[in-house]
Amino acid sequence: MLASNQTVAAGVAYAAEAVAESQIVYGDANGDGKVDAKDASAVLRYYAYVSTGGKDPIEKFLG
Ligand SMILES: [Ca+2]
Repeated sequence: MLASNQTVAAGVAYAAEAVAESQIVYGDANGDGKVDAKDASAVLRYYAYVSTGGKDPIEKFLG
């Protein structure tokens, strides 16, 4: 039995998401592949932003 295009697309999306998750470097807030003081600074800037009413998610704030 053949899978529908929708089923195949969902499987591909799931696999891509699994790959993306396996490449996460925890603590790498700015996404440059290193965990250093720049990440700490980025997180503190975001903390100040949220603490003063900022509503954007960190990805958008740092992007
Ligand atoms: Ca970084």
